[in-house]
Amino acid sequence: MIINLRSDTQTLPTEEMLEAMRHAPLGDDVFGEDPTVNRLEEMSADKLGKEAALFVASGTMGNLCALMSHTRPGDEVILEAESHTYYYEAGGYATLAGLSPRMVRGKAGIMSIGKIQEALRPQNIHFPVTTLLCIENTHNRGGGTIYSAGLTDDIIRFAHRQGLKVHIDGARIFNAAVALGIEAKELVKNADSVMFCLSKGLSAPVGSVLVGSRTFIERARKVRKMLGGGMRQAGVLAAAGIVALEKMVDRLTEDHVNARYIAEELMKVNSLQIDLNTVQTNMVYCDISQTKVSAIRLSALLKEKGLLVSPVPPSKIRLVTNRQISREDAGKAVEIIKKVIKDSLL
Ligand code: TLP
Repeated sequence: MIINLRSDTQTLPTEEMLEAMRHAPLGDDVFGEDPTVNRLEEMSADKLGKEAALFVASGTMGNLCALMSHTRPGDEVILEAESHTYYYEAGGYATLAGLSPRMVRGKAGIMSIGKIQEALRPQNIHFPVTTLLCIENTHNRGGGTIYSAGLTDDIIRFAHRQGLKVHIDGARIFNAAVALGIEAKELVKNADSVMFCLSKGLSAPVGSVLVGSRTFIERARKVRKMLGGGMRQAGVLAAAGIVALEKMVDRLTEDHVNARYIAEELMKVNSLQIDLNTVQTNMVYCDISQTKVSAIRLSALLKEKGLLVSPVPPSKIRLVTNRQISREDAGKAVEIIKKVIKDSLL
């Protein structure tokens, strides 16, 4: 049996999702006539407290649609230095949206208003026009860290005073909401747009949703079409998304408990370093620089023992708990890591 802690993207659809996909009423979504997509979009807008929603193929596409709908080519976007949009979206913000990035380094991914303020420049003939600020909640490379509702509101209020729109990359916004014990809509109430993923911890096979005002979503729908994201009978996918939203949110707590357990156990290993403060949701980033192996090598050794993790070169590995990882699996994963580290020290 393989234990797969590479990512929560690896989750497979539930039986209920597969059933729903089989029976979903379908139509052509480019014409706005797929009842299942329409239902998912309505539910999503409602759950996030926004006027409208757009079903997209991926988180990357949702973020890109947001960037392109809020800005014009040549504008500047403020991104956290380790953000997914900057780091892992193939530079689409530059090549496709035509934006120049202004980086702000957060603490474990969490930006302060002070740092954002430092990044803002006065209007001047030399500078690009800054129009958008992005927040990532939870923050992936920060360790699955959370922007609290208070900080989110303060940042957004500040950004709005500066004339900036705010987009939240909420790929894992429900992890944040569940961990904080509040409704997701409460957490994003002042944001201009939010993207969230159905295909991560929520276990749907494909898809993300972008939410915002009606005018914004109209624009984003056009951008999605331009990017080739008009998906026709997409209700087969949206059907799983509906089950994900209805049934899979509350159970995310289980993933958080398992991540915490893994982190606390691995901290007992001398050569491993984990910042427990950053283990706030379903991720564990483990610094292995005091072992004798690289992240790539360690990941390969773990794979030989049936444990899949993500190497984060040069010297970290990432473990992400998800629906398919039981407490027992988490325990086994810890044992495998302990043994492989011990053997590699010999
Ligand atoms: N993250 C993936 C990889 O791309 C790294 C993962 O395994 O964590 N925003 C955030 C915060 C994300 O973590 C991801 C995916 C995305 C956006 C993009 O979503 P997809 O993969 O659907 O394009």
